[in-house]
This record gives sequence, structure tokens and C-alpha cells, in this order.
Amino acid sequence: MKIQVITLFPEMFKPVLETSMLFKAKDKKLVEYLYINLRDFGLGNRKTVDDTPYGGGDGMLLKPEPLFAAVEYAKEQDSKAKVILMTPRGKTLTQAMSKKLSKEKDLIIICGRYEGYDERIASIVDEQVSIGEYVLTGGELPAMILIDSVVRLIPGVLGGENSAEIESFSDGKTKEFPQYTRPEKFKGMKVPEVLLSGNHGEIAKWRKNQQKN
Ligand code: 4GY
Repeated sequence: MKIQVITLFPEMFKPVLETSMLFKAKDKKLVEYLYINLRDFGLGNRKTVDDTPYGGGDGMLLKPEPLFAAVEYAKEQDSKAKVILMTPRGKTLTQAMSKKLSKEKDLIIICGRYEGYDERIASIVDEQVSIGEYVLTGGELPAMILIDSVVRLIPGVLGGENSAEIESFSDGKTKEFPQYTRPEKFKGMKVPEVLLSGNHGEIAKWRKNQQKN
């Protein structure tokens, strides 16, 4: 999967996408991250990307021309990529959505800044996605959260885990069950007896029961 990110702050992504599983996924060529600096598509000598809102109001908005030009550039690399805009007004990201997105061939993710963006960008976006009902200073952190949740579902990225387990979580209704590792007793707190029993039927039953609460 090729993931192109349109952002004014590409340097924010490196530390996150170059660490641990997200880096391993890239190293194994299961995913490719490409950063497109919106500034490169800014207007005039000053590479302007923002302007004041029609109708008045505080702050600045991203202008449509640089956004359209950046998306068009990304599409030239990758005409069938799905275009996603990170916005608190979008559909809330769920495990089921991440699962679906992990099956896409390629993604283009737009990160907004300032007080917003010219709404006409919506006309060339396939999906508006939110990570929750709060407002951040930019779409970069939300984009990284989306990338993290999608990339770990690409076959071959996580090793050795039970894919059915992921499957059961992707309906968005089932929670993960609590887990324990050594030591058996820690600061007076003991690992539930059933998990030490070796009785796989009982363990499965206990885990299922835990997921209900
Ligand atoms: N919440 N979920 C979110 C966000 C920042 C102004 C548009 C969110 O996805 N994105 O808060 N984004 C805003 C900042 C421009 C993006």
C-alpha cells in the first residue's frame, strides 16, 4: 500500500512512521509512506497557502488552489488511490473502517491546519474521517492514528497473531479481553486462576465472558 500524506508539517510523521511496527511494515515493503508538502503548491513568491474566511471570523483557512494542486499531484502518482480528509466533521474512525481501508490499494490523506480549509476541497475527497469529537491544531496526529490502525491490519505486518482475534474486534462491538504475563503474583495481585489452568475451553469461556462487560 502506498500512503501519500498532504501536510504543511511532513517532519511530524518521520518519528512515528519510522518506529516499531510501522517502520517494519515499510522495511518489508508492505507499505510506502510519501510526504507531499502543501507549501510546495503555495501561491506566488511567498508560497501562500492560507487566506481569511469569506463572511468574516477568526483565523485563516487553507486556500483551495494549493489543496487541489497537491491532490492532483498525488493522483498523478496514483490515480486509483482513495482520498481521505481528516476532519472532526467526518465519520468517526472505527476498527471496521480501518479494516476496510487496509484492503485499499493506496491512500492519499489530507491534513488541514489553521482554523480550517476551503470547503470546496470536499468535492475531490472520497471520505471525511474523524478520530473523535474534539478539535486539534492540525490533521497530522489524526492521520498518524489512522495510518497506525490501518497498517497493522495489512497481512504480514503483525507476525504470529491470531487473525480471527482481530476479526472479532473489527465488528466494533467486541472488546479485547484482559491479559496477563509473568510474574504470577505482583504487588499482591494474582493472575486469574483459570489462565494458569491449561484448560483451553475454560480459558476461551472466561475471555468471552470478560468481553461482555
Ligand atoms: N478530531 N479528527 C481532527 C482534527 C484538526 C483545522 C482541519 C479530528 O480528524 N481530524 O481535529 N483536525 C483540524 C484543524 C483544520 C483539521
